[in-house]
Amino acid sequence: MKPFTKILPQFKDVKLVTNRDNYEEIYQSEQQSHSAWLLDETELIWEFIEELAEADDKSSHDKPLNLYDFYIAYNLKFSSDVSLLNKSKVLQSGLKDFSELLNAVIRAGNGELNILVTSDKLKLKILQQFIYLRIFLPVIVDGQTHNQAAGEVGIFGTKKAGKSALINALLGNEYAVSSPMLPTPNKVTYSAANKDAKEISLTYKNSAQNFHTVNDLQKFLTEKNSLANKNSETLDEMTIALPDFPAFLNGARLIDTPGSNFAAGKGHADIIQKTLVEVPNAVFVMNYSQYLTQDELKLFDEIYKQFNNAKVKRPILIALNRVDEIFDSEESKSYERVADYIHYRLTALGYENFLVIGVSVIQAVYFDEITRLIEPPATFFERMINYFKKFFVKPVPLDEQLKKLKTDLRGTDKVSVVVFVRNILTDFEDFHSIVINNVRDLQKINRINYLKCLLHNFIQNR
Ligand SMILES: Nc1nc2c(ncn2[C@@H]2O[C@H](COP(=O)(O)OP(=O)(O)OP(=O)(O)O)[C@@H](O)[C@H]2O)c(=O)[nH]1
Ligand SMILES: [Mg+2]
Repeated sequence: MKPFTKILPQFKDVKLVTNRDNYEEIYQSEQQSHSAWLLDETELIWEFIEELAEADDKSSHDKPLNLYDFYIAYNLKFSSDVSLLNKSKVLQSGLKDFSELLNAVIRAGNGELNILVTSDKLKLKILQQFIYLRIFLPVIVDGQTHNQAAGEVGIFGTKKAGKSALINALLGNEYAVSSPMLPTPNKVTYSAANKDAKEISLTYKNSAQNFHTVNDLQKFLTEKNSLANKNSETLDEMTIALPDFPAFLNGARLIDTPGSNFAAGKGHADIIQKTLVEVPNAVFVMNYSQYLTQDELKLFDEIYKQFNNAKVKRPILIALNRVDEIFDSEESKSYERVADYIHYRLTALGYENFLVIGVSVIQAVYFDEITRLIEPPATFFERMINYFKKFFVKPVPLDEQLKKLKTDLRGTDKVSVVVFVRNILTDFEDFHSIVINNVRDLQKINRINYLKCLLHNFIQNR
């Protein structure tokens, strides 16, 4: 998978916050050029952003500081060697802190950059800063070779966190049943089908059956899940082999699990525990707007014990889901404020070795859906024609295409997908001044891509 360095408009320079109280200086500076701000490690980003928001309220400026687009991270001091590489050529070594690293990255431009460090701990710390700044660059620990062999990734979370939706977002199609009503009643493993397989195949209770379309599979799963839900039961585990399995997973299997705090009881907890000991990689899905509930904390602790103990040390990826709700909420005008707050809370409780990354799973699923509707999968020949058409036919702007889709789909449940995507695009225009005119450019604002890159870089074998 090609690492990408550009998702949202990039800052042009790097500035240190030297005086935390100087709102006016920051405000003026931001008006002149969009910068990456770095805060001393002894401070707290989430607190600082809250202060900026308060200062904004008190200030006499007509236009507030755009906290949606305020890029901030910690200026980590490096006590061991950190280098910036272009492919495998060293561009700069002996970098002494994060600001030096960032300046070197900006100077290097858009090459195939990566960062070389000497410890796993520093790798995670640097990656977390990149996530805050919405850049993705691979960070490699010197001497470690990435294990490309297939492992498993368990997706865990409390009920309705968006686990099944995340499975769909990662797999690029709506295989899993994701719904406000129906809970997932079992462990479901999604794997790559054999090379020559054309159909989706599902193994359940030792027998296999094939499905011609994703819809057929959804129908079957919905029926099974509804029945289990009606009887408050769990189901036996299922394995689903997909011919269309995404390459970034390196063949690793994705495992959907039930919600940990489901009222129906112990069955769910048993499935989660059993899966936790089996999988070498975990993604913990949390709700962005709830700031770490007791149920979430309890489950995180269970995951942590499996992944960080005397025998194993494996990083846990925390997907802070539903960041699309940011635009509805007055107080959380910044992804980084919430992500850093969760990071701070967990660190204060003694946890380490995890990354927090804000995502909107539903956005990712709907972007995929819209892309399929506007640009259905094409044969090689059709793709060639489309390629040449581009030179002669004026492209229709995405919003026009969406308006037409809405009319065409009237009366079907797909209309809500179009409405959702149009709202998101309006939000991006209003809050980030980003206008997306081409359906392919939806991927530029799709934060799930960070998670895909991280998974690509983290997946390990047992
Ligand atoms: N707004 C918003 N809604 C989301 C997002 N992700 C999931 N949802 C919604 O949340 C509901 C629950 O999603 P699921 O994927 O079924 O959640 P789950 O964690 O698998 O739920 P259980 O299997 O019951 O534990 C669905 O209605 C989703 O559409 C998101 O990023 N934003
Ligand atoms: Mg589910």
